[in-house]
Amino acid sequence: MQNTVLPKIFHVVIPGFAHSRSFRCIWLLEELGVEYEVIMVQTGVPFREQMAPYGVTRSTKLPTMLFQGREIGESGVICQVLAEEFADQRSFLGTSDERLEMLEWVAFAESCITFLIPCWPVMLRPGSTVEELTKKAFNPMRRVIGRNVEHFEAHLGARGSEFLLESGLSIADMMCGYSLHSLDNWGLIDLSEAPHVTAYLERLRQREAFKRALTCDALELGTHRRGASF
Ligand SMILES: N[C@@H](CCC(=O)N[C@@H](CS)C(=O)NCC(=O)O)C(=O)O
Repeated sequence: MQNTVLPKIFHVVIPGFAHSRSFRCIWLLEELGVEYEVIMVQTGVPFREQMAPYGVTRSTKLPTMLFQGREIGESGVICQVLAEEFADQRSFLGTSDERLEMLEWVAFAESCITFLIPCWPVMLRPGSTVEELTKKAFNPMRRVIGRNVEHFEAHLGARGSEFLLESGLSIADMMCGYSLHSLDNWGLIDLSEAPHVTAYLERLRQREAFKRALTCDALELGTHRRGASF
């Protein structure tokens, strides 16, 4: 495998529609203020085939990161590895007392916010629409998703904190915030009775690092150097 100096993250964007889960890691890299490379790939061609020329040998999914000679998959794992590696710049891991809670949120973003998972096969199909996404992937899950939104609402209301962890912004927010942001963007969740989630999302979206991560939607296929020098 190619020895990488800067973290290299593969990403796909369907402009105006969706960012892959790599968004979570790119947002974190922007918050950390470190340099990195984003390699834009395209839908409709297996990710593995597109990542192989860069030295990826195992991973078939996004995000995949090449860093320090290793190939790392899973957005939660990548966020944790990056947060640990660059903890001297700023900690996004919460306090030691919050460790268990932080790990639970990171896993929760994928295991309980299951709604993004059935969405992808529909979204990745060329020409798919929000209507199709709603009918085929979202409607069967609507009540489950509603319960998950209530879970965030209750947590933020009871905690009274700006972010999921009391100590401040953490990788828990990159993981769960991306999912909530995507669903809200597609109009798939009803936040009319979730004022705390609404304010939370607004707080995340106002962050400069979040906005910079969103600009990946203007990138052409191939490698782009970003981060501190961008
Ligand atoms: N649990 C994984 C999920 C990764 C995943 O399913 N990524 C999607 C894009 S966001 C993907 O690569 N789909 C194509 C495929 O499953 O082959 C993570 O959080 O990284």
